[in-house]
Amino acid sequence: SNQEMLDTLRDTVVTQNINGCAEATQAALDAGLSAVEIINDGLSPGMKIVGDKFEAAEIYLPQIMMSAKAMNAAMELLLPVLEEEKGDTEGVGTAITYVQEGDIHDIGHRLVTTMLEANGFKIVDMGVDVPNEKVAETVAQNKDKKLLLVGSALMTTSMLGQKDTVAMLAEEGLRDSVKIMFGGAPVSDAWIAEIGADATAENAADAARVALSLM
Ligand code: HCB
Repeated sequence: SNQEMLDTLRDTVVTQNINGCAEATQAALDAGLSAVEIINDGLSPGMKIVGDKFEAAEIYLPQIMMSAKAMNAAMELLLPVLEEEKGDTEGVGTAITYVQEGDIHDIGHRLVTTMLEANGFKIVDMGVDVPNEKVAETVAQNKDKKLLLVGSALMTTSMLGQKDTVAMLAEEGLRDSVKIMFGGAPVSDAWIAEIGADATAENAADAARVALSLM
């Protein structure tokens, strides 16, 4: 059943089964599950379990890295599928996507970036570990476009840099040229309100919905 397939996807991430994860992903695609379901209901719950186990000191960094590899093996199959699912919403705006300085967690960032592209956004992907100066510079270069800034932070430490991003854009007179959406596990609605950003989202599918509603 579909639920069994989703459970298998989750378990292959948790057990660091790289080949098994790619195989289970292909099997789920062949059975007609959507890329979004596979990610949100299969792989991501697996990553959540991995994070919880790490926090409880039940597993260590090498295991997390193998789980991330398993997830990446699945993403190699899923990213082209997500891109194919592109709608006819071309021209909704330009999204500058990045991961905050000091942070190299890029799995969620890549998922969100791909989902935005699939929903008609033109993408400027700045990658990981991006200093705020570079963010402000890129916003300035694109300020005449319908613009959305999409930042990710997976650590409570790197998340603090999001506050500086908003402050720097305000100082440089750029805050009104851009909508700002921040996400990543530690980001909450309260944080978004505190730092004066515009929105957050739970997952990549939600991020696309929120992004469209902001434009
Ligand atoms: Co990493 N790590 N890690 N890690 N890691 C976390 C993030 C911890 C929470 C684990 C823990 O302690 N429980 C923790 C951070 C603690 C804190 O907050 N201070 C942590 C730590 C401490 C570290 C290191 C410091 C470990 C060390 O070296 N001692 C180190 C940091 C390196 C650095 O960045 N400077 C490190 C390294 C790693 C890797 C390399 C082993 C690996 C990353 C591989 C990679 O990304 N290429 C890794 C991983 C995989 C994780 C966990 C287990 C999973 C993260 C993940 O990929 N989740 C994570 C535990 C956790 O998050 N609970 C752990 C799956 C994706 C799909 O979810 O949340 O990233 P996501 O994105 C979602 C969602 O947030 C939303 O949509 C996405 C898609 O659904 N979203 C947005 C994301 N961005 C958005 C932007 C928007 O605008 C809107 C929505």
